[in-house]
Amino acid sequence: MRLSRSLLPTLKETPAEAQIASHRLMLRAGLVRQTASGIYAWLPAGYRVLQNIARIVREEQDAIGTQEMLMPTIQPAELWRQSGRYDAYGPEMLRLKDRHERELLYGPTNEEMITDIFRQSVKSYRELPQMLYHIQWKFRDEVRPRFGVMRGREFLMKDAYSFDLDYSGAVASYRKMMLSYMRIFQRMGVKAIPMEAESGPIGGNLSHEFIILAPTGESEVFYDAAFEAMDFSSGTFSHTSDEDLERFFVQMTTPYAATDEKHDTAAWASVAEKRQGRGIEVGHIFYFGTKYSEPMGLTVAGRDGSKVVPHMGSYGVGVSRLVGALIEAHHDDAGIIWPDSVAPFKAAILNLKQGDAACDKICEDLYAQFAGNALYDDREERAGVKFADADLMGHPWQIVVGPRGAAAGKVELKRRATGERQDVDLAGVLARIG
Ligand code: P5A
Repeated sequence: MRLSRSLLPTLKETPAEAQIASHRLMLRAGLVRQTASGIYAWLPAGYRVLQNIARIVREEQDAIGTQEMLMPTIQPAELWRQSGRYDAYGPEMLRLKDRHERELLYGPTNEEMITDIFRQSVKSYRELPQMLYHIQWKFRDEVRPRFGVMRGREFLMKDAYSFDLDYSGAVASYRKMMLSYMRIFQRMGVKAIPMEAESGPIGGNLSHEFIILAPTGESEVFYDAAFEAMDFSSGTFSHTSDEDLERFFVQMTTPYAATDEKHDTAAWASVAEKRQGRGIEVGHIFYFGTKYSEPMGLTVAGRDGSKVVPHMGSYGVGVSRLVGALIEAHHDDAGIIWPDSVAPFKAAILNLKQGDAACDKICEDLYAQFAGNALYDDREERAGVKFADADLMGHPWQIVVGPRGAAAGKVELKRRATGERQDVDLAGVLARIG
């Protein structure tokens, strides 16, 4: 993108309504604009980050055999009456009526809808197990929407659903998901800690929240230092046998974590080094057995011909919340420091002398080489403004093109995360950045 012709409205001043760093920085870096309380428009650079996060989630969910689909945002109230949640859900649910006075709602989650779709077409044990997901907007009329996209009313969620024949199958699906989540967050450059959780309005008796560590996080967490050393890189765990999976699962959940230090002192006794930090919930997974399949009449024919009620789980990632959460984990006084995997652009090209034939030529050539993955600051602005905006927007690399370097065939590369600078030959820029 050429900055001179982009809707990338950076702000020098700190917006008064923003209480936390990520909200301030998202507004200042021109990523989002609020259109109503807790509802945001994603501007081009912000939308690129959102898409990058969604892509990582998608790749890791596909890798464990979860099928992508897309369910609508609007749901019939009737489905929620069948599960018994329509009245129970309360004022957080946005209820609508169409022109025929039919009751609808803007989905806060999709357990009912997927159960309905599944019961219409899956009839036999031979078709199980299955896992499905979609990445779709949700609406929850939160009492106090705050912190920008971190607690919005409309927000983007990845929600997956598993169907198994029995408890042990459902637990295997749950564990697969847990590992997939650890990989997802690791790829985004953050440490996630799975923590036993209350299941709340989703229900069930087995549930974990995924908390990423950020000094400015909402809740205090206590955890085993062993979490910091764990590696969940893609490939390490894929194509493993059930036995391997079991071993890794035990390794992953043995370390202890809690939001309450006194939670279970006996468990803490086995922990070599206890750490304390702050965190943000970016994912939440649930095993709830037959809570929806039973009342909604989902059954399949079992091996012996009897009717079996499938055991289900649901698995959520806060895709839009992650944009804010990642900024909480990665920023400094000057602005955002995007992890490479989610950055809106790999690099910013800063032309320090717009209109100078040599500088313009070098910038245009570089810009073409990046094939859309660079932001070219081609504005008629002072160098100081360009440096400050590039730091604010947090591109992993800055390529600084000035007349002196241009004459020598060199540009300056700055790595945003470390502040390290080096002069490189023009021909070597792409190789250096990769
Ligand atoms: C799991 C998937 C569920 O809704 N049903 C389908 C289950 N879980 S959850 O914990 O309620 O939400 C999952 C994740 O969504 C994010 N989230 C939000 N993000 C922004 N604004 C909100 N108001 C909001 N509410 C939930 C969180 O990351 C949560 O972990």
